[in-house]
Amino acid sequence: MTECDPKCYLNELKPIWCPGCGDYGFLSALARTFSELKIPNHKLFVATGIGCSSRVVGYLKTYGINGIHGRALPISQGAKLAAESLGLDLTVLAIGGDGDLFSIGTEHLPHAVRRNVDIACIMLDNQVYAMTKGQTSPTTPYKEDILTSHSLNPPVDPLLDMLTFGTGFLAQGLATNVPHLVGILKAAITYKGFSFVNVQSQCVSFQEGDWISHLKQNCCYLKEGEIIELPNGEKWLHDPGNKDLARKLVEVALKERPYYGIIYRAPEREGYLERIRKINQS
Ligand SMILES: Cc1ncc(C[n+]2csc(CCOP(=O)(O)OP(=O)(O)O)c2C)c(N)n1
Repeated sequence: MTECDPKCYLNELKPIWCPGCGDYGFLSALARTFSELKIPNHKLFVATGIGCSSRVVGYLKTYGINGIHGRALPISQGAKLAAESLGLDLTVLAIGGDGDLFSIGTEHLPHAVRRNVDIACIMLDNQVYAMTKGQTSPTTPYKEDILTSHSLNPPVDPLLDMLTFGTGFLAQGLATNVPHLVGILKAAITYKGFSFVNVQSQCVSFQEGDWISHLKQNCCYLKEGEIIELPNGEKWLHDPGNKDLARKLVEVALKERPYYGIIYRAPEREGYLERIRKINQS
Protein backbone atom coordinates (compact mmCIF):
# COMPACT_ATOMS: atom_id res chain seq x y z
CA MET A 1 0.00 0.00 0.00
CA THR A 2 1.48 3.36 -0.98
CA GLU A 3 1.27 6.38 1.29
CA CYS A 4 -2.20 7.94 1.02
CA ASP A 5 -3.66 4.92 -0.79
CA PRO A 6 -7.46 5.02 -0.27
CA LYS A 7 -7.13 1.71 1.64
CA CYS A 8 -5.08 3.54 4.29
CA TYR A 9 -8.30 5.24 5.39
CA LEU A 10 -10.25 2.02 5.86
CA ASN A 11 -9.85 -0.20 8.89
CA GLU A 12 -10.06 -3.99 9.01
CA LEU A 13 -13.82 -4.14 9.78
CA LYS A 14 -16.01 -5.48 6.99
CA PRO A 15 -19.13 -3.33 6.47
CA ILE A 16 -22.37 -5.14 7.32
CA TRP A 17 -24.58 -3.13 4.94
CA CYS A 18 -26.84 -5.16 2.64
CA PRO A 19 -25.23 -6.19 -0.67
CA GLY A 20 -26.02 -3.38 -3.15
CA CYS A 21 -26.45 -0.64 -0.50
CA GLY A 22 -25.38 2.78 -1.79
CA ASP A 23 -23.35 3.37 1.36
CA TYR A 24 -20.58 1.11 -0.03
CA GLY A 25 -20.12 3.53 -2.92
CA PHE A 26 -20.04 6.47 -0.54
CA LEU A 27 -17.44 4.82 1.73
CA SER A 28 -15.25 4.12 -1.23
CA ALA A 29 -15.66 7.71 -2.51
CA LEU A 30 -14.80 9.07 0.92
CA ALA A 31 -11.59 7.03 1.20
CA ARG A 32 -10.58 8.17 -2.30
CA THR A 33 -11.37 11.77 -1.40
CA PHE A 34 -9.13 11.68 1.69
CA SER A 35 -6.43 10.02 -0.37
CA GLU A 36 -6.58 12.55 -3.22
CA LEU A 37 -6.57 15.45 -0.75
CA LYS A 38 -3.62 13.73 0.99
CA ILE A 39 -5.03 14.40 4.44
CA PRO A 40 -3.13 12.45 7.10
CA ASN A 41 -5.40 10.06 9.05
CA HIS A 42 -4.69 11.81 12.35
CA LYS A 43 -5.95 15.11 10.91
CA LEU A 44 -9.42 13.75 10.18
CA PHE A 45 -12.43 13.65 12.49
CA VAL A 46 -15.79 12.25 11.42
CA ALA A 47 -18.92 12.52 13.56
CA THR A 48 -22.06 10.60 12.64
CA GLY A 49 -25.46 10.09 14.18
CA ILE A 50 -27.23 6.71 14.28
CA GLY A 51 -28.45 4.72 11.30
CA CYS A 52 -27.09 2.37 8.64
CA SER A 53 -25.40 5.35 6.95
CA SER A 54 -23.98 6.56 10.25
CA ARG A 55 -22.03 3.30 10.55
CA VAL A 56 -19.62 4.68 7.96
CA VAL A 57 -17.37 6.10 10.67
CA GLY A 58 -16.84 2.61 12.11
CA TYR A 59 -15.06 1.54 8.92
CA LEU A 60 -12.71 4.51 8.74
CA LYS A 61 -9.19 4.71 10.08
CA THR A 62 -9.58 8.31 11.27
CA TYR A 63 -10.67 9.95 14.50
CA GLY A 64 -14.41 9.84 14.86
CA ILE A 65 -17.52 9.01 16.78
CA ASN A 66 -20.72 7.10 15.96
CA GLY A 67 -22.60 9.53 18.13
CA ILE A 68 -26.21 10.05 19.16
CA HIS A 69 -29.16 10.01 16.74
CA GLY A 70 -29.40 13.44 15.09
CA ARG A 71 -26.37 14.93 16.81
CA ALA A 72 -23.56 14.66 14.26
CA LEU A 73 -23.69 18.44 13.77
CA PRO A 74 -23.24 19.64 17.36
CA ILE A 75 -20.47 17.08 17.91
CA SER A 76 -18.60 18.01 14.75
CA GLN A 77 -18.91 21.76 15.30
CA GLY A 78 -17.61 21.34 18.85
CA ALA A 79 -14.68 19.26 17.62
CA LYS A 80 -13.76 21.81 14.94
CA LEU A 81 -14.02 24.79 17.29
CA ALA A 82 -11.93 23.04 19.94
CA ALA A 83 -9.28 22.10 17.37
CA GLU A 84 -9.17 25.59 15.85
CA SER A 85 -8.92 27.31 19.20
CA LEU A 86 -5.93 25.07 20.01
CA GLY A 87 -4.35 25.88 16.64
CA LEU A 88 -4.75 22.29 15.38
CA ASP A 89 -5.35 21.58 11.72
CA LEU A 90 -8.32 19.17 11.73
CA THR A 91 -10.63 18.34 8.81
CA VAL A 92 -14.07 17.68 10.27
CA LEU A 93 -17.05 15.94 8.68
CA ALA A 94 -20.60 15.42 9.95
CA ILE A 95 -22.33 12.48 8.27
CA GLY A 96 -25.86 11.17 8.74
CA GLY A 97 -28.92 9.76 7.04
CA ASP A 98 -31.99 11.71 5.95
CA GLY A 99 -33.71 10.58 9.15
CA ASP A 100 -30.75 11.56 11.23
CA LEU A 101 -30.04 15.00 9.75
CA PHE A 102 -33.47 16.03 8.47
CA SER A 103 -35.77 14.53 11.10
CA ILE A 104 -34.50 14.16 14.66
CA GLY A 105 -31.55 16.48 13.97
CA THR A 106 -33.21 19.10 11.74
CA GLU A 107 -33.02 21.88 14.28
CA HIS A 108 -29.22 21.92 14.06
CA LEU A 109 -29.09 22.64 10.32
CA PRO A 110 -30.04 26.34 10.10
CA HIS A 111 -27.85 27.18 13.07
CA ALA A 112 -24.85 25.31 11.69
CA VAL A 113 -25.28 27.42 8.55
CA ARG A 114 -25.46 30.65 10.61
CA ARG A 115 -22.38 29.77 12.65
CA ASN A 116 -20.49 28.83 9.51
CA VAL A 117 -17.97 26.62 11.29
CA ASP A 118 -15.66 25.10 8.69
CA ILE A 119 -17.07 21.57 8.47
CA ALA A 120 -18.53 19.45 5.67
CA CYS A 121 -21.96 17.98 6.37
CA ILE A 122 -22.87 15.00 4.19
CA MET A 123 -26.32 13.46 4.12
CA LEU A 124 -26.78 9.91 2.81
CA ASP A 125 -30.31 10.17 1.51
CA ASN A 126 -32.05 6.81 0.98
CA GLN A 127 -35.53 8.29 1.61
CA VAL A 128 -36.23 5.91 4.47
CA TYR A 129 -35.25 4.94 8.02
CA ALA A 130 -33.32 1.84 7.00
CA MET A 131 -31.75 0.76 10.27
CA THR A 132 -35.12 0.57 12.01
CA LYS A 133 -36.61 -1.39 9.11
CA GLY A 134 -38.23 1.02 6.68
CA GLN A 135 -40.35 3.66 8.40
CA THR A 136 -41.02 6.79 6.34
CA SER A 137 -38.43 9.53 6.62
CA PRO A 138 -38.79 13.26 5.80
CA THR A 139 -37.57 12.60 2.25
CA THR A 140 -39.82 9.59 1.49
CA PRO A 141 -41.70 10.35 -1.73
CA TYR A 142 -45.35 11.29 -1.43
CA LYS A 143 -47.90 8.55 -2.08
CA GLU A 144 -49.44 10.58 -4.91
CA ASP A 145 -46.10 10.76 -6.71
CA ILE A 146 -45.12 7.12 -6.56
CA LEU A 147 -47.92 4.68 -5.96
CA THR A 148 -45.79 2.25 -4.00
CA SER A 149 -44.99 4.83 -1.30
CA HIS A 150 -46.60 4.60 2.11
CA SER A 151 -45.89 8.27 2.91
CA LEU A 152 -49.04 10.32 3.39
CA ASN A 153 -47.10 13.57 3.69
CA PRO A 154 -45.18 15.42 0.99
CA PRO A 155 -41.40 15.22 1.48
CA VAL A 156 -39.08 17.99 2.59
CA ASP A 157 -36.66 19.22 -0.04
CA PRO A 158 -33.20 19.22 1.55
CA LEU A 159 -31.50 21.24 -1.21
CA LEU A 160 -34.19 23.94 -1.25
CA ASP A 161 -34.20 24.13 2.55
CA MET A 162 -30.41 24.32 2.84
CA LEU A 163 -30.17 27.06 0.21
CA THR A 164 -32.93 28.99 1.96
CA PHE A 165 -31.05 28.73 5.26
CA GLY A 166 -28.12 30.42 3.51
CA THR A 167 -25.68 27.54 3.02
CA GLY A 168 -22.51 28.76 1.32
CA PHE A 169 -21.76 25.45 -0.42
CA LEU A 170 -24.41 23.10 -1.72
CA ALA A 171 -23.97 20.01 -3.88
CA GLN A 172 -25.61 16.73 -4.73
CA GLY A 173 -24.08 13.41 -5.75
CA LEU A 174 -25.05 9.85 -6.45
CA ALA A 175 -23.49 6.99 -4.48
CA THR A 176 -23.24 4.82 -7.58
CA ASN A 177 -21.09 7.38 -9.42
CA VAL A 178 -17.98 7.25 -7.26
CA PRO A 179 -15.58 9.29 -9.46
CA HIS A 180 -18.10 12.15 -9.69
CA LEU A 181 -18.82 11.96 -5.97
CA VAL A 182 -15.09 12.22 -5.20
CA GLY A 183 -14.96 15.54 -7.07
CA ILE A 184 -17.91 16.91 -5.09
CA LEU A 185 -16.57 15.73 -1.74
CA LYS A 186 -13.17 17.25 -2.45
CA ALA A 187 -14.81 20.60 -3.25
CA ALA A 188 -17.01 20.46 -0.12
CA ILE A 189 -14.13 19.57 2.21
CA THR A 190 -11.80 22.23 0.82
CA TYR A 191 -14.51 24.94 0.91
CA LYS A 192 -13.67 27.27 3.81
CA GLY A 193 -16.93 27.32 5.77
CA PHE A 194 -19.98 25.13 6.29
CA SER A 195 -20.77 22.96 3.29
CA PHE A 196 -23.67 20.58 2.66
CA VAL A 197 -23.72 17.64 0.27
CA ASN A 198 -26.77 15.50 -0.38
CA VAL A 199 -25.79 12.04 -1.59
CA GLN A 200 -28.54 9.88 -3.08
CA SER A 201 -27.66 6.48 -1.65
CA GLN A 202 -30.01 3.64 -2.48
CA CYS A 203 -31.50 1.30 0.13
CA VAL A 204 -32.00 -2.09 -1.46
CA SER A 205 -34.16 -3.39 1.38
CA PHE A 206 -36.70 -0.70 2.19
CA GLN A 207 -36.67 2.12 -0.38
CA GLU A 208 -39.89 2.05 -2.36
CA GLY A 209 -40.15 2.46 -6.11
CA ASP A 210 -37.21 2.09 -8.46
CA TRP A 211 -35.66 5.40 -7.47
CA ILE A 212 -32.15 4.45 -8.37
CA SER A 213 -33.15 3.88 -12.02
CA HIS A 214 -35.11 7.15 -11.98
CA LEU A 215 -32.15 9.01 -10.48
CA LYS A 216 -29.77 7.60 -13.06
CA GLN A 217 -32.02 7.99 -16.10
CA ASN A 218 -33.41 11.48 -15.50
CA CYS A 219 -30.42 13.22 -13.96
CA CYS A 220 -28.41 16.11 -15.28
CA TYR A 221 -24.74 16.58 -14.38
CA LEU A 222 -23.85 20.20 -13.73
CA LYS A 223 -20.57 21.35 -15.24
CA GLU A 224 -19.28 24.85 -14.68
CA GLY A 225 -19.39 26.86 -17.90
CA GLU A 226 -21.70 24.43 -19.70
CA ILE A 227 -25.30 25.08 -20.74
CA ILE A 228 -28.09 23.60 -18.63
CA GLU A 229 -31.60 23.40 -19.94
CA LEU A 230 -34.18 23.64 -17.14
CA PRO A 231 -37.43 21.63 -17.40
CA ASN A 232 -39.26 24.92 -18.20
CA GLY A 233 -37.07 25.35 -21.28
CA GLU A 234 -34.86 28.14 -19.86
CA LYS A 235 -31.19 27.84 -20.76
CA TRP A 236 -28.44 28.92 -18.35
CA LEU A 237 -24.67 28.75 -18.33
CA HIS A 238 -23.81 26.83 -15.18
CA ASP A 239 -22.07 29.10 -12.71
CA PRO A 240 -22.08 27.79 -9.10
CA GLY A 241 -21.60 31.40 -7.93
CA ASN A 242 -24.97 32.44 -9.37
CA LYS A 243 -27.56 32.25 -6.60
CA ASP A 244 -30.46 33.01 -8.95
CA LEU A 245 -29.60 29.91 -10.93
CA ALA A 246 -29.08 27.88 -7.73
CA ARG A 247 -32.61 28.86 -6.63
CA LYS A 248 -34.00 27.67 -9.96
CA LEU A 249 -32.10 24.38 -9.72
CA VAL A 250 -33.29 23.54 -6.21
CA GLU A 251 -36.87 24.33 -7.16
CA VAL A 252 -36.88 21.51 -9.70
CA ALA A 253 -38.37 18.48 -7.98
CA LEU A 254 -36.18 15.40 -7.61
CA LYS A 255 -38.88 13.31 -9.25
CA GLU A 256 -38.61 15.59 -12.29
CA ARG A 257 -34.86 16.03 -12.66
CA PRO A 258 -32.11 15.25 -10.17
CA TYR A 259 -29.11 17.58 -10.56
CA TYR A 260 -25.67 16.30 -9.66
CA GLY A 261 -22.70 18.52 -9.06
CA ILE A 262 -22.03 21.81 -7.30
CA ILE A 263 -25.30 23.73 -7.17
CA TYR A 264 -24.07 26.76 -5.25
CA ARG A 265 -20.75 28.06 -3.94
CA ALA A 266 -20.73 31.46 -2.23
CA PRO A 267 -17.58 33.49 -1.74
CA GLU A 268 -15.97 32.48 1.54
CA ARG A 269 -17.24 34.42 4.55
CA GLU A 270 -16.55 34.89 8.21
CA GLY A 271 -17.23 32.05 10.61
CA TYR A 272 -18.03 31.78 14.30
CA LEU A 273 -14.41 31.56 15.44
CA GLU A 274 -13.31 34.63 13.44
CA ARG A 275 -16.24 36.59 14.91
CA ILE A 276 -15.25 35.58 18.45
CA ARG A 277 -11.63 36.53 17.76
CA LYS A 278 -12.70 39.95 16.47
CA ILE A 279 -14.80 40.60 19.56
CA ASN A 280 -11.95 39.54 21.84
CA GLN A 281 -9.54 41.89 20.05
CA SER A 282 -11.83 44.93 20.17
C1 LIG B 1 -33.17 9.13 20.23
C2 LIG B 1 -33.38 7.99 19.27
N1 LIG B 1 -34.55 7.85 18.65
C3 LIG B 1 -34.74 6.85 17.77
C4 LIG B 1 -33.74 5.95 17.54
C5 LIG B 1 -33.99 4.80 16.60
N2 LIG B 1 -33.33 4.98 15.34
C6 LIG B 1 -32.10 4.46 15.09
S1 LIG B 1 -31.58 4.76 13.53
C7 LIG B 1 -33.04 5.56 13.15
C8 LIG B 1 -33.33 6.13 11.78
C9 LIG B 1 -32.19 6.06 10.85
O1 LIG B 1 -32.57 6.60 9.61
P1 LIG B 1 -31.56 7.41 8.75
O2 LIG B 1 -30.91 8.46 9.54
O3 LIG B 1 -32.28 7.87 7.54
O4 LIG B 1 -30.42 6.37 8.40
P2 LIG B 1 -30.41 5.03 7.54
O5 LIG B 1 -30.50 3.90 8.53
O6 LIG B 1 -31.57 5.08 6.60
O7 LIG B 1 -29.10 5.08 6.83
C10 LIG B 1 -33.88 5.61 14.25
C11 LIG B 1 -35.22 6.24 14.25
C12 LIG B 1 -32.50 6.14 18.20
N3 LIG B 1 -31.44 5.34 17.97
N4 LIG B 1 -32.35 7.17 19.06
